[in-house]
Parts: sequence; structure tokens; C-alpha cells
Amino acid sequence: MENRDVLGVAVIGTGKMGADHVRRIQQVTSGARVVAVVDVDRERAELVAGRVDGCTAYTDPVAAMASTDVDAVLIASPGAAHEAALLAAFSRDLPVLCEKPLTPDAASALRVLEAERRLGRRRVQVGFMRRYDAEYLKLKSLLDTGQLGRPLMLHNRHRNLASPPWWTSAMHINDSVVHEMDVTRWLLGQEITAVTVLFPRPSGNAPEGLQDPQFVVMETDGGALVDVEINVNCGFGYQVQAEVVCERGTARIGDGQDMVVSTAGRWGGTIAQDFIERFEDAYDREVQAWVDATRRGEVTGPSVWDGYAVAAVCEAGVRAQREGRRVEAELVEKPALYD
Ligand code: NAD
Ligand code: ISE
Repeated sequence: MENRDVLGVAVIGTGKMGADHVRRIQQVTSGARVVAVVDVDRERAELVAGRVDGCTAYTDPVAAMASTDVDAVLIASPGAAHEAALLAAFSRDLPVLCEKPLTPDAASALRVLEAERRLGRRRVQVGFMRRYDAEYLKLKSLLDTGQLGRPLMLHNRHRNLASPPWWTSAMHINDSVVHEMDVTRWLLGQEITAVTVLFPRPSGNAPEGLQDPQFVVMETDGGALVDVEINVNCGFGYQVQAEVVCERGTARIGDGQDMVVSTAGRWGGTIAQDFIERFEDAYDREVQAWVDATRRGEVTGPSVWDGYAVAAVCEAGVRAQREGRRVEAELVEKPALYD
């Protein structure tokens, strides 16, 4: 790989995110090209491969990784398929960008962590892409200056237009709030120690039987309190907002006011309709950062430790939902590889 000018990437999973990453690598990212795509749905893999010159379609990730054209792997299959793909990439010592969640539970995340530790060096950047969003980056820089004093509370609103038919109440945590869990640890530099989930009366927009919205409260080892309104059938768009309350002030992002139009006695703007639109720049920056680091022979960004820590907090969150009580999150000791 070090001898090639352009990184040859295999994209595993060519659904909504995978297909968008293929487009991104071909049209936006510099220093990389897609040489292989993999999907258990052969037609889907062939459709996406057909859009890219010199790209081969596979149905088996291991076969794609065996190709000498492949220098690096982007995993965008569903979370349950990530562990097998990660371990296959480790066995060929290939660098990986793995979409969130690292894996669906703490035990499998720990297996991945142990496998990477045995390699003796980091190989994986985990796809917690809020860390690459311009507004989140600005918020993080401000907090890091210490001008506002210590952070006391973090309020988050995470709203999706509508949930797909297969959505479950646990997915509010594992699929959506997983982002705020990472954001909390990264923005505040603190670990999450306990989770409580409260349920307001379900929205009439939500499918029958789905607990939506939910209100998640997290505690941190630095004494901060974090809340997340997760509302996956808000009906009006895709909104992700965060406000940090510090000792000497507050800072808020995500209001999306890049242009305000006044006309006919009203003023207002537009609301993004999905994550692809809202976080387009963040995905671009995330993938470029991965390609650049990989070409330098480095691994940067969210680590397998971050993926594991969030998986452990998710597990606490799902138990908190089921058992209707505050549940503490437990982490193993952090290996030196991730200091
Ligand atoms: P999707 O269902 O649209 O696509 C998944 C694709 O993977 C499908 O085409 C499916 O056939 C294929 N697949 C299933 N098992 C596979 C396997 N073992 N090997 C290869 N391909 C397999 O899902 P999506 O919305 O694109 O989500 C994919 C990943 O991206 C998930 O991890 C999800 O959490 C993540 N995601 C991240 C964001 C973000 O904002 N960062 C947004 C959406 C999804
Ligand atoms: C999706 O998988 C994502 O990661 C989006 O960023 C999130 O907003 C959405 O709720 C998830 O389903």
C-alpha cells in the first residue's frame, strides 16, 4: 500500500451509507479510489460496482480483501456484520474505517479490541462522524479553551423524520443515541457512568407499540448531566442540536440557520430531511481524514476503545429501557494502546 499513490478501497455493504461512501470516494475524496464493493445482495453490489470504473463486485468480504488491489476497507454493512469483517481485515493487516456502531454489544466490541491489541497497533477508525462536523468541532474548540468554565450539563435533541418499518425501541439507543454517547465522551472528555431512560406519552406519529420519543439521561464521571431527546418520528425533518451549559456561559449548535428568508409577512429557513444532507460535510471530512492518515501509515480519529466504551453504555441504556431504572455502565480497564 505504501508504494501506491492512490489507496485502493473495498467498501463492504452498499446500502444507503455504503453507496454514498462509494460516491464520495470517487467524486470528493482525494488519494483514494474504490476497487471493490461487497454486498450479500449480489444485484446491489453489481449495481454499485457498475458505476465505478475498475471496481469488482463481491458477495464475500473475505474474497474482496484477498484481492491485491485492496489496500484498505470501509465497512458499511449493518452493525451485526462488523465483527466478522473487522477480524478478516485484521488477519490481512488492512486499515479500516468502520461505520458506527463498532459492533452491536460490549462483548463483541471487546473481542475486536482484544484482536486489535494482539496486532499491537491501531488499525481502525470508528465512524463517529459528529467529531468531523464543523459545528461540533467549533463547540469542542470553545470548550477546550476553558473560557466558559467547566461543563455542567449537555442538552441534545436528535430528531429523525420517520422510522423505517423494522425500527425497535432498542434502536433508539443502539442506532441513534449511540452518536450522543460518543459526542458526550469526546466533547466533555469524560466517561459515561450511568443511564436512565424515561418515556413520555408516545407520539401519534409513531407506529403502534413503538416507544417514541424517548428521553435519555446520562451521568458522567466528571459530574456532568446529559440529556437526549430522541424522537425518530418527528415528521418535519432531520434535526440534531446540542447545547452545553458551563459555569460561565452556554454554547449551542445545530440550529441550521445558514440562511433566513423573510417574505410575505414570515421569516424562516429550511430543515434538512436526512443525515446524508445534514452531515454531508462531516462524512466528507471523516473519509478524507481516514484516507490521509492511512496514506501516511497512521490511524487517527475515534478508536476501537471509543467504539467499545459506547457499546457498553448502549448496553446499559437498553437495560435501563427494559428494566425502567437507572443502570450503571461498566468498562474494562483501558489498554495502553488507546492512551
Ligand atoms: P442499509 O440497510 O441501507 O445497507 C446495508 C447493506 O449491507 C445492505 O445492502 C445489505 O444487503 C448489506 N449487507 C448486510 N449484511 C452484509 C454482510 N455481511 N456483508 C456485506 N454486506 C452486507 O444500512 P445503512 O443505513 O447503509 O447502514 C449501514 C451502516 O452505516 C450501519 O452500521 C449504520 O449504523 C451506519 N450508518 C451510519 C450513519 C451515520 O450517520 N454515521 C447513518 C446511517 C447508517
Ligand atoms: C442512523 O443510523 C444514523 O447514524 C443517523 O446519524 C441517526 O441520526 C439515525 O437516527 C440512525 O438511524
